[in-house]
Amino acid sequence: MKVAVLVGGVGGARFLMGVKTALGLPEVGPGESEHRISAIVNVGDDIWLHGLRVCPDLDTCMYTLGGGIDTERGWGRTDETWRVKEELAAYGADPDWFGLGDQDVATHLVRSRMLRAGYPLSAVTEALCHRWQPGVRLLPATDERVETHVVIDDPDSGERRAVHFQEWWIRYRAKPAAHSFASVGAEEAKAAPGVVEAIRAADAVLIAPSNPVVSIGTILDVPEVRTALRETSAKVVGLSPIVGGKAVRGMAEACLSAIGVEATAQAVGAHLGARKEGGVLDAWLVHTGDAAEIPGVDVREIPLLMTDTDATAEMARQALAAAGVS
Ligand code: FO1
Repeated sequence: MKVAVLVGGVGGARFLMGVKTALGLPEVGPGESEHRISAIVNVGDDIWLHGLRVCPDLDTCMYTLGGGIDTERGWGRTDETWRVKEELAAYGADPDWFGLGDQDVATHLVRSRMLRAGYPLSAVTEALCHRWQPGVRLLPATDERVETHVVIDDPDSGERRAVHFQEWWIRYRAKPAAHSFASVGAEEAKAAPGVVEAIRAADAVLIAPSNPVVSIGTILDVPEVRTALRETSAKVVGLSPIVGGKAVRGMAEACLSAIGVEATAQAVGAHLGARKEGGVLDAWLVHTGDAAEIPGVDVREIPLLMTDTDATAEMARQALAAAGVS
């Protein structure tokens, strides 16, 4: 079976472990299976820092599925140290608010060197995955630089300005209200090699319960991805990131209000929309008790809390069933 999964960072990586389990693959590492899982990963969080290209969602998926993630933080490497970060701060080298771990720096050095040598991000990711063996193919949504920027009122000066998503999320803890988001350059960006094929050749396409605005939304901002989703013969099944009327990961509410979408399973599902109405969904899985009625979309209620492997694997199984495969 070929499954394509649209994912962001922490939640997306966790969901991918569930999909692997549901298909008889080990959560971590490669496995022997005729099934093929392609993850189409958000690149909107990506940022140039201290001359290094950092790709948080790709790295979170790679480390999580490769067994190197810090499970406490959900990002970065386990047993991490921060000497480089401390030394940079000692030089007064801005920015000092980003958590640059020493082991993580090695990933960014290898990636930045390959990018500077002319390799596209998709090839770089494949090379890094030779070491980590995540057991799924990690595809950046696009090889091009499409970063998510956020318009806020500057907490110090009060003046309205656009900041990189990471500055809003890390430096300002997403406290300043986001007035709007922009996937800078998305309209002109091409899908990365393998992305359109993965969606069109899939037996099932799943949209992970990642942030619907700055993870899933940013992937859908790449025109060829949205087109492929609308044209694939596979069923497209989304999983609601809103559980019990509130977002599992706090940031979703802040993002949804910026685009005028209520933080409910109904509103997010309607925002993604039925394929029949120009949207991307054939089915929408909502948490037990969360109501949703979306014409043209097969809505199913199941427990959606990714509390452990079994729960996440069951979510994946239910999603594959809704896609008509399993
Ligand atoms: N998230 C934070 O809240 N603080 C950090 O200092 C931080 C550093 C960081 C470094 C590498 C990396 O791959 C991810 C990192 N994240 C950090 C998470 C990152 O901001 C992600 O974009 C979010 O988790 C959203 O997916």
